[in-house]
Amino acid sequence: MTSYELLCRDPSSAARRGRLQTRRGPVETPAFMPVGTQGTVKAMLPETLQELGAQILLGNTYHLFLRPGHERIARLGGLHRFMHWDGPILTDSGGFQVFSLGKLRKIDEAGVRFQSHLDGSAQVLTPESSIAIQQALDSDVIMVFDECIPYPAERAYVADSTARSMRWAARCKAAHQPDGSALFGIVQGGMHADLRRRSVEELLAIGFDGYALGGLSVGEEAALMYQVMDWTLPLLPDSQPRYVMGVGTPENLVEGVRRGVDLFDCVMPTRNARNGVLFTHFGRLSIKQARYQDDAGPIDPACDCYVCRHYSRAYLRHLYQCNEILAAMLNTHHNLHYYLGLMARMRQALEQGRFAAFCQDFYQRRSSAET
Ligand code: PRF
Ligand code: ZN
Repeated sequence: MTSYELLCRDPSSAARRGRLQTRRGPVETPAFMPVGTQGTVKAMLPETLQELGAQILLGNTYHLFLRPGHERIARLGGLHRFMHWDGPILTDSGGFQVFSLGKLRKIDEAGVRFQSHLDGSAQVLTPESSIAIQQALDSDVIMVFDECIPYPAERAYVADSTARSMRWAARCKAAHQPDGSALFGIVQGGMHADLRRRSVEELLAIGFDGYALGGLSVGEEAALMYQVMDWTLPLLPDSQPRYVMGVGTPENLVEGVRRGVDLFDCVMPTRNARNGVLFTHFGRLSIKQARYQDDAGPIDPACDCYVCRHYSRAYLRHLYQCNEILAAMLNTHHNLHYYLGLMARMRQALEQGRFAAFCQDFYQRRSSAET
């Protein structure tokens, strides 16, 4: 029921323009997925996300399992109805959040035991339970349960962890009940070319509807992240979608697309917005700075979003300083407009055969920084 259609390729790079067909509608790729961890993209209405061009959201197994519980969400008609978003939802498996948020984690072949970050209660996630939770949520794109390996790590640990994640991937595939949802595998292997290759081979042998690169954006240099993409992406079938998890900055998106990535998610535009960090065509700006207190201009003179059309930097700085709820709303709106707009411009450049020129212009505007 889920399929990927390759629409066109960039002649000068591995970039591609495609369409992911899900049971809840199409996703034009390359695409960015706003993060809706707790069944909401913080500070945004679903209707506004749609207006901004979001076609798919990311939800989190870990959070929704602990609160309010996947069974409750299932009884209430599934995650889409619960949060009033009827487009596709991709859910992460918990295989990242349990390592970043869970306490006293104990990992073994069966799965992970941990203490809830909410109340300290003892909890377990296994490959089978992660898939069952994601299916109870009625996720459209389900991710396998994996371990996101920290960086740096001993090679022996990376090898053992990756081998276990690949055994878990096979268990996820066996546990996934056909319901029209897609199941994506996650490549691990740390920063080692041979371990990444082996991970790809093992996932391909199991067979998934799409393939994600996990274990990136864990503190490594950008150049190393691009190196891992360069080793790994060419090994993946180009008839299937590729997703880089938890990435990243606007530069990371452009460099990922150039290398053939179709899907991205990251908390950066939403979380940074709440911390007063705004993305512009000229780079980032921090709205809390005193230099903006009398600035009547918009966040980004090259932006035509609702916020830039109606509000000044001075007003946004004031809202931020007062800790007003509207600060989070307006800042998030602008940042998501920027991220989703960047993806739309890349898709259009790919269709028009001018992706190389797009990249040149992207970097040029940022180096001629004004803010
Ligand atoms: N695995 C899963 N989710 C993730 C990651 C991963 O490796 C990352 C990597 N930074 C982000 N989200 N399951
Ligand atoms: Zn704007």
